[in-house]
Amino acid sequence: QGGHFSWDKYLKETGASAAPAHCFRQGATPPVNEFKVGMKLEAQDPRNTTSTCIATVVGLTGSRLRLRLDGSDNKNDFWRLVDSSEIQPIGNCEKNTGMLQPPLGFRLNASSWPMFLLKTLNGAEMAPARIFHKQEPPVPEQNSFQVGMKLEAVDRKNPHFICPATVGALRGVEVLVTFDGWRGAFDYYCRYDSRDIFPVGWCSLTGDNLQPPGTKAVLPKTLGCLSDGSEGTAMHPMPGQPPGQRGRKPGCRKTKLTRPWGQKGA
Ligand code: MLY
Repeated sequence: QGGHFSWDKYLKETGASAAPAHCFRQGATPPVNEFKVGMKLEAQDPRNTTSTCIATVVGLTGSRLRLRLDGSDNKNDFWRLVDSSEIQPIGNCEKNTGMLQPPLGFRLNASSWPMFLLKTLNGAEMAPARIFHKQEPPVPEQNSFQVGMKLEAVDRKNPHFICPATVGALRGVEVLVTFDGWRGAFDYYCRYDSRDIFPVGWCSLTGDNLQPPGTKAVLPKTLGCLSDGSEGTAMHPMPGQPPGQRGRKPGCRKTKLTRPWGQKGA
């Protein structure tokens, strides 16, 4: 769902240009995803990055895996590209004289970890080493992004989403990712070589579902129309209120948004 967002039309309409592929730390073609739901692997605990844990693939989208740490809950799933160095075949940690750790928030008593680990791995379907990618793409030499360039970016608050985005600012090796049609609540700074940002066209290559832009007109701050200071939610009318009348300052004109790049209402 989300309709048929077309970068082509959208770039023409916005008069913007796409950040060139060499800006990104991504492969020239997205990495092949041969993982299957249910496979187990080793992953760094995102909440405790010095720990290597057992994770299960609970979902797949394009070149990404949705992972859940064994012994954790289902509220802390995370996504990794299949060529991420943060995922490894089972056995890798011990081979490097490390020890597999319980995830942060392990739901059992810490003393039951060794037995839990044994049972978890017994008869498990382990992702075969050959489907892991040997290395991550090389780091581009420098930050070549420019303000205004378009890209596709993971919404870090909703990391299953990849969305159209614009470089909002530069700060040394960092890039401000702003989401098209959304007010600032989802913005974030990341390093230029972040694995969460992709060139325009990435999702159509991987088969990921690129979200359409939000429905908020992004106006310069001084022209902002919302008096409630709200950010981040699309301009959906509240039940019982006429569309578009919520919190508008008197005398502030409704911005008419047409979407020639293709999107049915959000
Ligand atoms: N229902 C959520 C989803 C927001 C997603 C924003 N991304 C796409 C930038 C909300 O409205 O807050």
